[in-house]
Amino acid sequence: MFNNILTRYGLNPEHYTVQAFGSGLINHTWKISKPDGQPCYILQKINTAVFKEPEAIANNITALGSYLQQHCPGYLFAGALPTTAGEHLCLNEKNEYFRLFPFIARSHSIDMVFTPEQAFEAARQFARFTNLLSGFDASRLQITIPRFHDLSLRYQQFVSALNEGNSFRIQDSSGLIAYLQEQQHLVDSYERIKKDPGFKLRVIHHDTKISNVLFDDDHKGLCVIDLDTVMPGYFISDVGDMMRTYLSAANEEEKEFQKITVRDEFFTAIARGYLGEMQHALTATEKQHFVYAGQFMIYMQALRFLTDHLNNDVYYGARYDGHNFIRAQNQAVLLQQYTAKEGLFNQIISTI
Ligand code: GN1
Ligand code: MG
Repeated sequence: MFNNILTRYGLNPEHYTVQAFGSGLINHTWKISKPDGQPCYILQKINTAVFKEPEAIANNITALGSYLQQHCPGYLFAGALPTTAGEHLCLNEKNEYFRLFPFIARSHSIDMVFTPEQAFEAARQFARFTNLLSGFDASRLQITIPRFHDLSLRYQQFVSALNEGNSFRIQDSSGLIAYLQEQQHLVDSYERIKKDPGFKLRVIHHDTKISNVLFDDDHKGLCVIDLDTVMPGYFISDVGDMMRTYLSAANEEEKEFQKITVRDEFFTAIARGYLGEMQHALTATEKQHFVYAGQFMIYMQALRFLTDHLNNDVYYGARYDGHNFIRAQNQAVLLQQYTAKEGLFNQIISTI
């Protein structure tokens, strides 16, 4: 399956082994290694049901890469490699899009956040990315997924699923549906943010889970990767998704909800890491919404998982019956636990 693609990059398939890699829900990823196990490349197939214009991704990455090369030449930028014909995307006979990235030597990624230092390093890297690109006109970026983090759209999609989705599933989810409806004030806050000139549109990564950060051998952050969703956006997307995915000791797949926790020292680490780079760039209004960021993203993900469950798992897929229902409940528990600490977290922010 991969031979033709590797050949297009001038690689002899006989000299490499290909292994599935990573845990993303959307794109498929493989590690290309030498027979002795030395990793050399990362190959990725773009999910075109989600990214309908793969060219837009390639254009964005090229534009960001050349800006960074010019203005911050020391930044390690993880752009895709060209094929021997000079294309940044490789289209195969089945109309599938692939791209190949160099494997960055002496770097590694992790799948779970175990220490506050890891949360700090990651937050610093996502903030650094936005900050280094503060002079880049975000409106030059093409929209790779329209209204991706628009909470109002996610709520509307949830309402549509309640009207048109699987009626058995709707009935069985009534408790969770009611809870998410009660949190609609979070959508109202987002509507206010969109109108508030104190909120800046910036170059935002939009997928800040820990596996999208590269670390060096000393466990220091090197750079961020997976730039497909880099688009103009609000800082609450990146900070919020870090809270969603770093604060709890158990992740979104956890079925034993009592294992979901909100760890205060990890919140402090995210805040210190992010604000250390972005403190002066953020407006006072933005900073006042630092804690809201977590609610915004956890709530959005709960809505997205439940909407998908009610729509028979068409977006995320399901590895077992009710998978997205479990994920949605998991995120709702996380939202409750996070919200219970709102006061404490605001206090922490005021001291940074
Ligand atoms: C998807 O594929 P992955 O895991 O990077 C999704 C994110 C969700 C995440 C939930 C394009 O990301 O928005 O937060 O699943 N990406 C897209 O695990 O929908
Ligand atoms: Mg991703």
